[in-house]
Order: sequence, then structure tokens, then C-alpha cells
Amino acid sequence: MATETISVWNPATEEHITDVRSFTADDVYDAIGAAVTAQRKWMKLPMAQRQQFLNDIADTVLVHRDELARLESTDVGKPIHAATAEVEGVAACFRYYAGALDKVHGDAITLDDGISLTFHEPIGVIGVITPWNFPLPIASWNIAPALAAGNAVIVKPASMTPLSTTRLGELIAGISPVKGLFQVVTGSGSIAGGALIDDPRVGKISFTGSTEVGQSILRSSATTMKRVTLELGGKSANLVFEDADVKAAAQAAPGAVFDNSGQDCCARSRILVQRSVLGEFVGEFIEATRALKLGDPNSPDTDLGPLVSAEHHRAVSEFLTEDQHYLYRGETPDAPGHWLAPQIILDETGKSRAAVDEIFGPVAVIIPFDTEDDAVRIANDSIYGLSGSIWSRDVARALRVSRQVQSGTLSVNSNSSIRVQTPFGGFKQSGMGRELGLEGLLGYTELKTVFVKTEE
Ligand code: TAP
Repeated sequence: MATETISVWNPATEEHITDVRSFTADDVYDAIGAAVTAQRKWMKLPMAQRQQFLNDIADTVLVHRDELARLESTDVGKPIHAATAEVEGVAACFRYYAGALDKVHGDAITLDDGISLTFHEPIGVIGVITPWNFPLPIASWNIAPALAAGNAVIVKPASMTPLSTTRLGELIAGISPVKGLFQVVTGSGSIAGGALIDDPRVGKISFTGSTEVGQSILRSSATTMKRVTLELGGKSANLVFEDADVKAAAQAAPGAVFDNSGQDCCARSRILVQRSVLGEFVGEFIEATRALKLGDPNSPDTDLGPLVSAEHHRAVSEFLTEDQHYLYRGETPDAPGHWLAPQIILDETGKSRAAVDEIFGPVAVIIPFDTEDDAVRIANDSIYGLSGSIWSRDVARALRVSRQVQSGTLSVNSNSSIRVQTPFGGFKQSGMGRELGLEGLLGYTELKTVFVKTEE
């Protein structure tokens, strides 16, 4: 029987790039079998050898930096400079967890009749299911800590953007001390992803993508009591207070919402601005947005590429109804490719569909507020809680508001969302569990307690 394939398309040109293999459930079960064997060998290797392997992956990624960045840029449509920075971040992630690998230790708890020791044991085989917006970074945030904790890993990338992850799989297989330790299975979410979820030999699923699929994975994982980490959607707030450096906030805002053409779970797509500085903010924000260059992702000065697919373009466009108050509508090129220029909407109520739902495109909604309490209330009026920013020169206010905003990650006077050293994850329907930092590593372990009787 001929092997089934999936076609991969360039979103900037709508040209066919290549076809990749579509794994059947049986193919995935075979991969899991190989991973089980590999994991037993891997966890017994000396720590220094395991650290060396993670550092070797980082080196290999950097040697192939331009190739991986080109693949990512062509497949996702992201600007080449962004793709290059992401590949460098992937190498840094493997380096961080190489360094962290031997810093994980348990505890000793003294008791009346003995002592209990705790151990962070590997879970076994990990299934990682990734989305199309940041394929390589999101894969690395899970592969690196999972390997560091002594697990084997199988990644199922999004069908639209499998190329960089597939290549990473080939590169890692070429230097792996154990065959089958890291594998990539391409194919449909329900079949290849479903096989990872259903198989009891997979101990944990780490999923990044839509809240809807995340909910279904959580339900399906109950059958085998799998550990699950979910990184889902967001509708994050960018809070700009009148005591902020308003110009700095406005100039940073386009990056916070339009980077990756808004296809970013951390996008600060609701911009809450104190009414007294609304005019100043809007003027600066529009000027900074107008300066963004939309175009060929391969060009070094491009800021924004296309959306990932025609279907996603349609879904985003549905939010752009004529009845809204547009402050700015960028000019979208009439050319092949799924192009959409930035759009800025003013919504006094914060209740429109564009202000409430995750759009995952280059659409910002500005919502004015009067008081600090209003700002917090509007920021928290969302099913999501992933990211966000607070702009204020008053440190006490910035910290007070940070404590009240229901979000897993916040930044003050900055757009920073994700650092490899710090935990990342969502409140509410933005997900559960944490990636990155030492918490990310511990999330790939099971805690074991061993009691030793020392007293009669
Ligand atoms: P999803 O449909 O959730 O897909 C994400 C991953 O899950 C893909 O690898 C997908 O495979 C797989 N998948 C789909 N259905 C599955 C199932 N039943 N069982 C196991 N795996 C399954 O997201 P999407 O289509 O990429 O994007 C839709 C929306 O998700 C976006 O508009 C956005 O709201 C959200 N999203 C969030 C993030 C982050 S970073 N939080 C990233 C991307 C998207 P296939 O590709 O083969 O379907």
C-alpha cells in the first residue's frame, strides 16, 4: 500500500513546497515501542554524557541555523530575521537544560523512625503535539526538558508546518547516542496525535494549540491517566496608565500585538488605555504601526509576513466587520499569499466579538478605561489568562496591578513574555501546567518517596 502524504504549502506564494509522510496509528505505535526501549537506555547513561548530548544538539542547531530558519520562514511565512532568532533560541533552550540536568535533586525528610528520600524520576515516553505558529521554539521548550529529565520524546508537529521539526528530528537522530530517543511523527492531529494520546505507554502529553483541542485531549487522557500540560489560547491585555512613558508604550505596542502577524498566543491584542492619554497613545501607536513593512518573508527588512493559510485568513477576516470603529486599516497587497495588514479597532465597551475572542491575526482592539479598578476588571473579563503588560512609572501600582491581573505571565514596561529561565503557562482557559525554567524540567518527572527505617 502506498504511503499517505500531506501537502505543505508556502503561505507567502501559495506554491506547493513538498509532501511529508502521514503516519498511521500503527506507525505511531511502532515509534512508541522504539521510544520505550530507547528511554530505558537513555536514563542509565552517565549524566555527563546526557548533558553532552543536549549541548551537541545546541551546536548542531547552530551549525544548521540558516537552513532551519529558511525552512521555518518558508513554511510558516514568518520574516527570516524572526525565524533566525527563534532558531538561536532553540539552541539556547537545549543549552539551558543541559546545564540544569544535574541540578535536579530530591529531598531528605527526617521522621521519628527513619528517613524518607524523594526522587524526581523520568516519566518515560513523552508525546509533544505542537502548533503551526512557532513550530521549532515550542517543540524545543518540551523536547529539551523532557530529554534532560531522562525521558524519550515523540513530537507530532502541525500538519501545515512540519518541515523544521522534521529536519530537527533528522539532525538529532544523526547524533543521538540512543536510537529512537527522539522521533518526529507527521500526520493528522486526530490519527497521529490521537495514537499518542490513546497509547498507555505514553506517560505524558504536552500540547500547544487551540483551547477546543486542548479540552478534548484532557478528556481523552483521562482513560490512561496521562499527565498533561496544555498551552492554549490567549486574549492578553496591554494596560497603559496615564503615569506611563506613553510614547514608549505606544511604540512597543505594535510588536506586542502584530509580531508573527498576530499569530501568537501571547499577543497583547486588547490594549487598555487610560482615557486621559488615549489621544497621545493612539497617535503614536498608529504611526509606529504604519512603519511596519509587510512583504516577502525572505527579505531582511520585512516585519510582517502572511497569515499561515487561506482558511486561517478567512477566520481572521470574519472579525473585520464594517460596523466597527476602525482607527487604522493597513493596506493589504492584492497578490498571491494570505496577506492581511494590521487593523486597529476602538471599542468603548470592550464587549465586541473582536474584543473578546482570540483572533490570532494582526488585529488590535483599544479599550479606554478611567480608573485602576476599571483596568483590572476589564483585563480579567476574559476566559483566558496567558500573558500581558503593565505600563506605569509607579512601581507600587505596577506591582499592585500585576498581582491582581489573572495571568500566568506579565511584564512591566516591556513586551517580554517568554524566557527559557522562567516558567511560562496560563491561568483559566489558557492552559494548565508550566513550561520552561526549572518548573518545566520538574514537569517531566514523577516524584517518588522512599522510606528507610532506621529506628527499632
Ligand atoms: P489546533 O487545531 O489545536 O492544532 C494544534 C496541534 O494539535 C496540531 O499539531 C494539530 O494537528 C493537533 N491536533 C488537532 N486535533 C487533534 C486531536 N483531536 N488530537 C490530537 N492532536 C490534535 O490548533 P490550530 O489549528 O493549529 O490553530 C487553531 C487555533 O488554536 C488558533 O486560531 C489559535 O486560537 C490557537 N492556537 C494557539 C496556539 C498557542 S501557542 N497557544 C498556537 C497555535 C494555535 P494538525 O495540524 O494535523 O491538525
